[in-house]
Amino acid sequence: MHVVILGAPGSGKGTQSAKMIEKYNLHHLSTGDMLRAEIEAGSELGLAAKSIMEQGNLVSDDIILGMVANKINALGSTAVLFDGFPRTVAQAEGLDKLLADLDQSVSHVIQLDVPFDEITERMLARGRADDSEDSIRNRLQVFSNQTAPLIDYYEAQDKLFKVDGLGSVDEIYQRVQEVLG
Ligand code: B4P
Repeated sequence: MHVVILGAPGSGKGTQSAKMIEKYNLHHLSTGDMLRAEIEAGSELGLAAKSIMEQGNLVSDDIILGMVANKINALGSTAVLFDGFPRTVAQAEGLDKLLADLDQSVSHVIQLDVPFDEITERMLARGRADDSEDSIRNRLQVFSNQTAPLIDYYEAQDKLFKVDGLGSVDEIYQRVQEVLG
């Protein structure tokens, strides 16, 4: 079982992931967390990613796919929850290929559906380094242009489950469990 959690920035992917990994015994692979760890460590990759993230743009597909490939190969057959990845069709194709090489595939894609107004409020309240108003506006635009096409991509593979992402964290988690069983 490999699960992808898909949703706009601030839709609650990280929040729901923390709950899902416990119950379903999944390895949490968050590309956002991996990038923030690189920034924290002051690595070359982190230095390159920092300003891109603060502006609310996407780090390049090559960097992200390289990072994820290393992790997947190290994990072997461990079931993974992919959080915030893939974010472009190129990343989704790359993931399918990486998993196919290991005779594996994505089993479920949970799409967290939250209106943009609510998302903006949540992110302004969170106040992370990349949560300025300009960055939020840009990230929502980037989501619509580059990540939303993944909804069709996974629908065509019959793997997409849309979950209403409005309500309390527990209410949303209840809906997620109805999908994953
Ligand atoms: P991410 O780290 O993936 O973060 P996110 O999309 O901003 O947030 P998430 O959806 O996880 O929301 P959260 O649970 O925190 O990305 C950050 C940046 O990294 C990207 O903009 C990009 O630059 C870069 N990046 C990452 N992956 C990449 C990739 N694959 N390719 C290229 N670039 C990549 O929730 C948000 C807030 O809402 C929190 O404060 C939370 O407490 C609150 N909240 C959650 N659920 C709630 C609820 N039900 N009700 C009210 N509030 C709620």
